[in-house]
Amino acid sequence: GPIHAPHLALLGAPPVFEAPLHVGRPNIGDRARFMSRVEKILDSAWLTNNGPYVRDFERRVAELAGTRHAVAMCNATIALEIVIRALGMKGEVIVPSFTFVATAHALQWQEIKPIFCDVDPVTHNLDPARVEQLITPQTTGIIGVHVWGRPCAVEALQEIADRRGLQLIFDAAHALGCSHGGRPIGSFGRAEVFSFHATKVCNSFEGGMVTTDDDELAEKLRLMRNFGFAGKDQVIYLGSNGKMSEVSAAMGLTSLDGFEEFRAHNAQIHAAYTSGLADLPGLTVIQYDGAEHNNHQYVVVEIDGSVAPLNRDQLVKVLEAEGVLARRYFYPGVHEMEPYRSNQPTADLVLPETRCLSERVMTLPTGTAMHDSDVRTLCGVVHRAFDHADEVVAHLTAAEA
Ligand code: T4K
Repeated sequence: GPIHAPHLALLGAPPVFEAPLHVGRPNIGDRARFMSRVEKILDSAWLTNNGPYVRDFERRVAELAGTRHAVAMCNATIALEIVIRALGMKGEVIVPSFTFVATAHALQWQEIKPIFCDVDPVTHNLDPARVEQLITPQTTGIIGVHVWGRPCAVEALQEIADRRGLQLIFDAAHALGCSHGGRPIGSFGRAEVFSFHATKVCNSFEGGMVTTDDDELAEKLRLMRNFGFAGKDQVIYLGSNGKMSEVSAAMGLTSLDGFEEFRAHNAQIHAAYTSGLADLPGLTVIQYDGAEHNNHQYVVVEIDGSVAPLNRDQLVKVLEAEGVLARRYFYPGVHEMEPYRSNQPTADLVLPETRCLSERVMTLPTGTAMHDSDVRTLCGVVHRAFDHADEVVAHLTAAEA
């Protein structure tokens, strides 16, 4: 009867959170510092086109990544497009399908065919053995994605690229401040691309950054992001407009000033989720290698619906009713999105791990907007939902009918 009704919003109780909790709530950082930088921009009347804040921001990111160069761009998607073009990739390029759609779009936008490769279910990253099987005479490159900031199998991919004469770059959108073998992400492959989108650990509202040790490539990227101008009136390349504005760089710098604080906060939140969600059957909180650096920006939960009493999608609905907007990153696999689904209708057959993973994962809110008490409340919801899984499933089944 009603006395025993579990306290879950999905089943009629009031939601535990009044205001929704978002995944990807931006870390704002020191407002006063940002505002004073904005004042300086207005005073100087230098708003964009390789301004002083952009150059500062580039120096700071190059330092973090341990590279000779960092080239700022308006976002990571355009940055990927420009690197891909600068390296002369064409034909086919091998990418994971378990990624944000931008990785593939950056290729398809310039009529390069992304060839979707399956991932290692443990690391969530490209499986090098499968990469090798997908190489054809049309293949010109490989793009690895360091998903959740966990490094790709960098050495194995580099060995394949060298032996088969392919370009190798990394989409490091998630991986600012992360490491592989103790070496910062940023200097692997020909180049790596970071994102400073609002939802990233450090943000510049919108922003991207290419890091590389290759002097010639860096020079080419700088030309290409500025219409190919090599000086006033002198265009020597096909270029685009990939420039970052000064106000974005001011935010990026302010964000980097707060990075260690954001990272520490995230690590604490991640630990709170890990203990709060321990001992739930079929549910795992993805862990980060303690021997490496990670920014802990992603709290990723994997739910094996054959063991857990609720599957991922059912749990997402439970949380949504409580005001927790958990996200299904990454679902579906990019190969199931358009135009890839139509262009490559049989891709699904060779991507069993991607399919399985994309049906199991969800990411939970973290960042400076989240507090330990919120995590405890949220974990309490998950426990109640698992304890009352029968009622939850019955409710959802009735709602669907
Ligand atoms: N490669 C990888 C592996 C990536 O993950 C990404 C981007 C890229 C490349 C491309 O980088 P950029 O070109 O964006 O620099 C979001 C982000 O827009 C995207 O940057 C990110 N990955 C992706 C994983 O997530 P959506 O479409 O899911 O975003 P949206 O609008 O649903 O926002 C996510 C959540 O964040 C919402 O619950 C609300 C909250 N939010 C968002 C914004 C923008 C805020 O609270 N405040 C905000 O200002 O893609």
